[in-house]
Amino acid sequence: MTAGDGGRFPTELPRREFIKLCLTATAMMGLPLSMHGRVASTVQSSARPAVIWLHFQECTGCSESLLRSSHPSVSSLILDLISLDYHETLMAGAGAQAEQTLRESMAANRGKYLLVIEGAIPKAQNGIFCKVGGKTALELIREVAPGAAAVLCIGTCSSFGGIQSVGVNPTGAVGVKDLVTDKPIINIPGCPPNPYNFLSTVLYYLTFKRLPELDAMGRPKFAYGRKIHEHCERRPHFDAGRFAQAYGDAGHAQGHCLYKLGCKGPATYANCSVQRFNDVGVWPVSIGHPCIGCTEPDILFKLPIAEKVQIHDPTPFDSYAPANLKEKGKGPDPVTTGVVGLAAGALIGAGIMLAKKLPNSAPAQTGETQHHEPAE
Ligand code: FSX
Ligand code: SF4
Ligand code: F3S
Repeated sequence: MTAGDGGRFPTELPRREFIKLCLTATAMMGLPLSMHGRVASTVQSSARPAVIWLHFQECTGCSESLLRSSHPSVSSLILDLISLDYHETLMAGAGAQAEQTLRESMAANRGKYLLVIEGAIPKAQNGIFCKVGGKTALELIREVAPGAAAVLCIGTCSSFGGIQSVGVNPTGAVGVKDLVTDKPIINIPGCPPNPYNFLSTVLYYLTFKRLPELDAMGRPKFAYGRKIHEHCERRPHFDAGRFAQAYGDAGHAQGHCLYKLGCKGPATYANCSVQRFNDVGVWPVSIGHPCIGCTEPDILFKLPIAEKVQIHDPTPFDSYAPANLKEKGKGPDPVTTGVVGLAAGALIGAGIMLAKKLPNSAPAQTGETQHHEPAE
């Protein structure tokens, strides 16, 4: 199939779907929609950058979430956009042939290839806990990273260490930023991350030949610039004080806020509710599970699922639909909202009434661990 206006065109995508994907990615990057033509031109360009994709300590869920959608659009677009020279899960070659492919791609594209890392790197005991092709992950990253133009960390494991770095961390697992200090690094956390965030980051880099604006934790601001709590469909219930108190209770069944079940949305920067997962458009909170903060290094696997986080910014946006205040709940407790002494009396009843009087106190994105607050 051809695009009709010249250039390469993703083979598996009908034009309508191709344009829709480019528009979605353009919107996600926070660019004017009129720029979708430039994004589409990038995709159609014949210059496909070499990508070397290394797997270390992980579950391969990051690759799976990218590739296993029932509509193959995202994976098709990504695989058409780049020249995936080395990917241990996907490549047909194996053994010495695969190792040769890696060496050839590194030599031919030195200084230009994108290095994608999936999984954490164990440092303890000289990295003996993870070996590929007879080399430790530590040796591989030291060998491959110097020739890369930039490193993309897909998933929380490569971004921050992930599940294997939690607790006693017997393998000494770390994220890429703890090992590679002289290359641009983009973290795309999530366990697994949303494939659209990966696609949009790659598209941004290829379209503008520079990194997108990153937050203090190296995450693209266009995808991780706001907290889930700010754009959650259950937020009107939070503001009106309507909470699920237990899994399966009436509030849970009616779609009320999951804060009291431990939802980490008030402390988690991600775009899940806006750019949902899979073709059916779901995300954890939409199917009744609290967010576990999978994009946050100090929350995921570190705070118990049921533990509540501190709420720093109880103020809803003016653009929100008004909460149904006739059906009032108990409201978030004053200690949790962090406004004790400010207007504690007003907190009783609908939280939104108080919230409208408060400044929006969103903290800087420091990534510090949010504090546990007592249950009411
Ligand atoms: Fe980690 Fe990727 Fe979690 Fe798994 O491979 S981010 S364990 S879902 O998927 O690296
Ligand atoms: Fe949504 Fe969780 Fe915030 Fe409730 S606490 S509004 S479920 S993000
Ligand atoms: Fe992860 Fe929370 Fe989104 S658990 S997928 S950041 S809703």
